[in-house]
Amino acid sequence: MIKVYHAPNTRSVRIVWLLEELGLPYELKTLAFNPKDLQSEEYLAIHPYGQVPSIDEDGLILNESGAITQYILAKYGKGRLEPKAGTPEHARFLYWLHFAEATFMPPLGNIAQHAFIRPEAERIPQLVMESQAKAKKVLSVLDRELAGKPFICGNDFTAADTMLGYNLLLSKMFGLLSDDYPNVVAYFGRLAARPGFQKATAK
Ligand SMILES: N[C@@H](CCC(=O)N[C@@H](CS)C(=O)NCC(=O)O)C(=O)O
Repeated sequence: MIKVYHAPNTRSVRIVWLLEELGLPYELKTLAFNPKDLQSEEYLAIHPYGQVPSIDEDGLILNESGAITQYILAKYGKGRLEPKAGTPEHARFLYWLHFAEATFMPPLGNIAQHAFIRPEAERIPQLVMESQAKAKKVLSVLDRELAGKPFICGNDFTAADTMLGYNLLLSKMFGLLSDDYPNVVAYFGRLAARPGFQKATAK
């Protein structure tokens, strides 16, 4: 069985949500989002930097939410939650799956660090402002992309949505998800209404 190393409201939401959508059994190992848990000797043996998510499946340990997502789909998806591999639709699916972590997360991560997590003396307000501007640019791009379609890859919900949905959860928490982006707001509403999202964000 897949053991998921999870901390509430972190990127491990993506993995718990994906497993819920696929109806797969999993064991949850919940860590507190603090150095005592994440930097413990035991957890550093699972993740060299002490970050979540990680999975351990019978000794196969994997970090990186995007890699874990692709591994789970390849092993258990049976074609669900992604277009057929090798098609132009699958290429777009991969684009959005990786866009979530590689392009959208860096500004959100900076906002999290410099507006909330770091001690006040270590925060850089200028970086927060620049990161808010970058995140808003991404939200504008997404808003145009989502015009007339329910999910980021079209009519079907995919694992690109579980990746991006976490970014939008953070965007909402950071007050960035405004009426300037009506298609994104409606999209996030559809994602947040899914039982898998609700279970993942309640854990
Ligand atoms: N690219 C990694 C990023 C993992 C990551 O930064 N996770 C955050 C939580 S959302 C974390 O554990 N931060 C604690 C730390 O960096 O000390 C992924 O997608 O899994």
